[in-house]
This record gives sequence, C-alpha cells and structure tokens, in this order.
Amino acid sequence: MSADLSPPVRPEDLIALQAANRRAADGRTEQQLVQLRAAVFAERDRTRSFGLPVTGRAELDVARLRGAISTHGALKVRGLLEGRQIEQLRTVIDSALEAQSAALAGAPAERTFPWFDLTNLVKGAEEARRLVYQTGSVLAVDSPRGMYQLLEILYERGIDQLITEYFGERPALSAEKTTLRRVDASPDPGGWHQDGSFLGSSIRSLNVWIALTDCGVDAPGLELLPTRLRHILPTGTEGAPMSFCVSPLIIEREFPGATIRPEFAAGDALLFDHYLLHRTWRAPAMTRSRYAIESWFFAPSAYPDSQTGLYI
Ligand SMILES: O=C(O)CCC(=O)C(=O)O
Repeated sequence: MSADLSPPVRPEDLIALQAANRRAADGRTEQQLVQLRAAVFAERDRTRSFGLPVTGRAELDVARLRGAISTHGALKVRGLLEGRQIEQLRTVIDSALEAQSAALAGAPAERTFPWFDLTNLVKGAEEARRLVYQTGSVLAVDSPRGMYQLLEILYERGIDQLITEYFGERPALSAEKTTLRRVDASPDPGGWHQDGSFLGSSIRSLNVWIALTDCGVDAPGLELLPTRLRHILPTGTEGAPMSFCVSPLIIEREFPGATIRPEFAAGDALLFDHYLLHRTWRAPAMTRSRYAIESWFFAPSAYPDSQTGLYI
C-alpha cells in the first residue's frame, strides 16, 4: 500500500479557487470546492493553545472578552484598576472584615454598621457564610458601605457597560457569590473547581476577579486551566477536598502539564465564567496575604435559581 504523499490542502488554495469561480463559474470547480472544504476541515490544527490571553485596560472590549472566553475560558486584564481604587478597596476589605469579626464576637449591630450589616438576602445563608468565613472573606452584600464603594469603582471603570454588552442585557450581581477576600499565605492550595458545578450550566455568567495585591509569587494567586471547557467535570471523586471540587487525579490524567499560575499585579483582573477550572494557588514559600474581590455577574434571562440577583 503506498502512502498518500499529496500535500495538505491549505485554506488559501480554497479561497483562491472560490475567487476564480467568481470570475468564471463552473460546476466542476464548485464540486471540487465542496471536496476541498471537507479536506481543509479534516486537516485543521487540533492542538490546544494553553496560553492565557492578556489585554490592557485601554484595549479591553467585548470582542476581546468574547474571543478569549470562547477559546481559553478567561481573559487577563492588566491594570483594570489604578492606585487610588486599589487602595480604597483594600481599606474596604480590612474595614468589612474587622466589622464582621466584631459582629461574630457579639458586638452590637450599631457598632459594626455600615461596614457590616448581616443581610437576610442570602439564600442558603449558613452554608454560603461558612465557606466565606473559612476563607478569610466577607460577602459584599453583608457590607453596605463595601458594596457601595465597590460598585462606584466598577461604574467608574465602565465594567457594568462592558458586561451589559457581553450579555446583551444589563447584568445582576450575585448576593451569595460576590466576595471581599483577604487570603492568608497558608501552605495548602485550594480545591480545583468550576463554579458551574453548583450554579448549574444553563446560565450565563461572568466573574470579574480583581487582584488588589501583587500575587502569584509570594502571595497566593490563582491556578487555572486556560482552555474553554464546555462541560462540567465530575466532582467529589478520590482526592477532591470538597464535594464540589474536581479531583487532582482527573486533572493530571485529562490535562497533563496544562494548568498555569499567572502572576497578577495589584489592579489586574481575570474575567471568566462558570466553566473555568481554577483554584486558589498557594505554595509553602509564600509569605504574604493577598487581597482580592470576586464579583459574579449573571444575565437575568439565564440566572441561577440558587442566587439572589442585585440590580446594578
Ligand atoms: O480568590 C481566590 O483565591 C479564589 C477565587 C475563586 O475561586 C473564584 O473567583 O471563583
């Protein structure tokens, strides 16, 4: 049997033939074009590209956002926030966490208000807050002043407009998932997860995760799989630290060597949705804690039942 030594068909040959037929239409050429389309498709590049798309704030637009999420599952934005905004949000996090600790220790509500004010809006409140307390966080919705200041800054930077364009409708912010966080440099990495494993997959979401500390080297960062997944991986199997987490064994088997640990400067952001596989990245050599904000937006027309929507 002889090997097929014919050169691969290139897309540009197909385009040239299409142009030639435009000048002088011919049935045989049109038949050949059908065959060529199938051949070019069969030879397409199947290698996955594992780099993370990065853009500056000035270049950030809905086309870049859509493109990055549809191919890599996420977009890193350099300098989404600037110095004063970063400082202000770090102060928000400190003030809200301090007020939350005081409230948990029994301080009267008038002493912790308006930095902390336990709201009745959170669905599954006990479970939602248990995880939040465990990770050195406070729900933005429990901090009226923190929520106000966060939204002022997101409006200033046009994030609400960008997400409106992305969804094609004005987004709502999740009360249960929008979190102000100061993560310690404890040695254990977090559990791998896709937020869709508990939010459901028939939703449209965008998380605007903003680093407020340089992180990924000596302060905890994020580890992620920079590829578009279109399904939710099995959770809670051998080695998974919690029921909604994906076992590291599955990740090593399905995506060997493909996860990355990007470095973020304070003010950089990662935009992603409920399919991104990610976790908090910590290493024993890390010495500093990290401030960050996780703000989950959903399209009201495909909103998860488990989340309370806040009109922005
Ligand atoms: O900030 C972190 O370390 C975790 C963030 C996260 O899991 C998320 O934004 O979904």
